[in-house]
Amino acid sequence: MATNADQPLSFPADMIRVLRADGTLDPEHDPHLAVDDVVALYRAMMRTRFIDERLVMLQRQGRIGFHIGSLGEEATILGSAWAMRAGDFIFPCYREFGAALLRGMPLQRYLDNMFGNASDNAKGRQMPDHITARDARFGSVSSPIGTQITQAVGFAWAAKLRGDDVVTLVYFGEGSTSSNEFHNGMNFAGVYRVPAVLLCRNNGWAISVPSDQQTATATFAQKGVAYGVHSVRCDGNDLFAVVSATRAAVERAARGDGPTIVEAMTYRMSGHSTSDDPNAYRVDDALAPWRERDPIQRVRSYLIKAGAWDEGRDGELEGEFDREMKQAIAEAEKTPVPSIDSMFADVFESEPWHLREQHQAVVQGPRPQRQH
Ligand SMILES: Cc1ncc(C[n+]2csc(CCOP(=O)(O)OP(=O)(O)O)c2C)c(N)n1
Repeated sequence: MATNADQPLSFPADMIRVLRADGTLDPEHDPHLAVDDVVALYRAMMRTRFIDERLVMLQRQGRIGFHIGSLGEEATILGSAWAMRAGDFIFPCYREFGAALLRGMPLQRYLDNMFGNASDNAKGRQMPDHITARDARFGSVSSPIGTQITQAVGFAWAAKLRGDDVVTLVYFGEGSTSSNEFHNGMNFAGVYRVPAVLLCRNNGWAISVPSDQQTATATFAQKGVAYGVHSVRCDGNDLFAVVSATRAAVERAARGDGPTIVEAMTYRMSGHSTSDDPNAYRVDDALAPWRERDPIQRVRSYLIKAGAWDEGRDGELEGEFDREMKQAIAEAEKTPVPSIDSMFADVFESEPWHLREQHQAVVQGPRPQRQH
């Protein structure tokens, strides 16, 4: 059966690609990034991957319960987040911790979420990787498939009604295009011309379902056509192409020309999450063509060619990431778990009587056993 892995060598003509195999940039869609910005993005992609790999180790050691990562999807995630303006808002799927960190979420807060401790923004009530970072203008991860799409479209509509200059970016996988929420969100976005960028990470798989079993359409982007939503595809492993496609979509939304669906063609190099074993449904050979298109390697080659990087500096970066991770992990592990009392916070403005009773009972601890 054909899967995504077979397709990229013959990307259709409508695919935005910028970074050529020889390290030069196609002028048609070149986003004209300053070299310092490319270095900053390279660093962010390297950091994201380093954190990803370290978290998988922590899960295997039994120190955290779960991790869902972005191995292979770094250009799609960091390029698109970087193309957003400071005042814009991101609604994540669940693989985008790198985007939250890029927008200023402290690494410590992310680790606090991974350990579910008392400093976690979500007060330890969520699964690991279910982050929220309002200061970074990054909404809460919402696990039921596609729900973030309607939330993001509603948020964008509100911004439009208030006259705020805010564009909303929402991430989802290609599997999520089969959800009701995708169709509701796309229809609403099209009808009300909301300032949203709907970024579909086509990473080839929805857990064990390959993308060619997800839809009978030739592309996921073309689903936008039926809803009157501008549709583009880009090479999601090409940082420059992702920046270019997202930036054009943001500009379009900001000037009042409505939403865009961007389908970024990439590949999920890892299992779905640490709870998944992809060997049960995909052969390792499928990864080979994608290893050659590793998004980080492509930017590294570009920077080396531009004289702005050398391999030796990768070691320095890794040393730096190792130090910050060790420190953040140690801090997160020694932070206590949330108090049981915190379980009752943030639910009602004033606690109803039945909850107050339960709250008091929990705080008092177990009732003494009655003698029979
Ligand atoms: C309503 C609902 N059904 C099923 C699930 C279980 N589930 C979690 S992720 C996932 C696959 C999502 O695939 P895709 O949208 O392609 O995103 P990817 O994980 O590939 O990034 C499924 C079915 C869920 N979270 N919510």
